[in-house]
Amino acid sequence: MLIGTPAEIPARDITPEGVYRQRRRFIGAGVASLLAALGLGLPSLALARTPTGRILDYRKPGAFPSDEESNSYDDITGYSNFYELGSGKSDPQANAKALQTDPWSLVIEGEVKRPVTLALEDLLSPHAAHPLEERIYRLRCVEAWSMVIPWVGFPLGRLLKRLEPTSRARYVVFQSILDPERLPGQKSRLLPWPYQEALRLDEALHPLTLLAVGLYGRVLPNENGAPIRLVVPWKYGFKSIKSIVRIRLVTERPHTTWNRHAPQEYGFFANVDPAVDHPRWSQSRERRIGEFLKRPTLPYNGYEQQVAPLYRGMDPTALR
Ligand SMILES: Nc1nc2c(c(=O)[nH]1)N[C@H]1C(S)=C(S)[C@@H](COP(=O)(O)O)O[C@H]1N2
Ligand SMILES: [Mo]
Repeated sequence: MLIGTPAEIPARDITPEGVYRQRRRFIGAGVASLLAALGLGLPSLALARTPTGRILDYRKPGAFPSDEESNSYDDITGYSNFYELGSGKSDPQANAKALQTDPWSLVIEGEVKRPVTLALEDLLSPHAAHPLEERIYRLRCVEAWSMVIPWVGFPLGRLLKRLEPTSRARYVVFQSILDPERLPGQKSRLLPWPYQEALRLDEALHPLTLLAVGLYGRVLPNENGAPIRLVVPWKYGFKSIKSIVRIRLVTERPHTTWNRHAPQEYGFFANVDPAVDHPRWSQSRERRIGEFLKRPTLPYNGYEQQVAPLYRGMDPTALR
C-alpha cells in the first residue's frame, strides 16, 4: 500500500475529512476485531492517504444526497478499471502519469444548435454556467464489485439543454482520449481504441447522469478519469466512460466499446439487473470494496425509483 505525505489541509476541509476518518476508524476497529476473532490478520486501514490536487468550489450536498459510507480515497484511486492505463486493478494508479490532461478540450458537436469546445478551465470553473455539486453515488462494476464514491460534478443534461439538441438527436456518444504514444494500454489491442460509450438522449438528460470533474472535493485524479468523466450510477461501471474528449449527438444508435468487444457479455443498455447473470458469473450479489461479506445487488443499482420510467413498456431482455 502507498503511504503519501499528507498535503497541507485547508481549514474548510478539516471537518468533513476529520469526521470521515473517525467513522472509518470506528468501522475499521469493528472489522479488525471480527478478523482477529476469526484468526485473520489486521487490515491496514489506518494508512489511508489524503486526497491530493486542487480544491474545487462546490455545493455540498448536491441533489440526491446519500448517507452511505463512502469508500476511502485509497480504495477509489487504488482499485479501478481504466484499460488505457493497463488492465490490472492497480495499473491505473501506477501508470497515472502517462495521462496528459493539460491542455485538454472537450468538443460537443453533432445534432446541437450550438456546438462548443470547452477548455479545462471552463470545465473546472465555479463561475461557469454549470455550478459544481457533490454527488455520492454507488458504482457497480459488471465484474460484481462495488464502491460508494463522493464525486464532484454537474448534470450532463444541464449542459446539453443549453446547447439545444436538434429534433434529430436521439443518442449521445462519448469518446475517451486517444494517445497511443503515451498511454500504455493503447500500445496494444486490449480494446478497440478510442474507448467509446453512448446513452439514449433521455438517459443522458436524466438528472442522475453526471459529468464528474472531482473526487473528495478535489480535482479528479488521473486514474479515475481526469479531467472529466461520465457517471451513470444505475448502469454497470463500463458505461461511465473516463477522460472524455468528444461528445456527439447523433440520430442512429452508435457502437460502444465493450458491446463491440464481447456482445454476448456486455449490452448497450447495461442497466444493473441482479436477475440477469453475466454468462460467466452471477450478478445477484456484489463485493463492496473494503467489506468482508457480499451484499445483494439491487435493480438499477438502487436507483429504480428514479430511472424505471425511462424504460416503461420496453422488453426487459433488451435492457441487458
Ligand atoms: N476510458 C475508459 N473508461 C472507463 C473504463 C476504461 O477502461 N476506459 N473502465 C470502465 C469500468 S469497467 C469501470 S468499473 C469504471 C471504473 O471507474 P472508477 O475506477 O473511477 O470507479 O470506469 C469505466 N470507464
Ligand atoms: Mo467495470
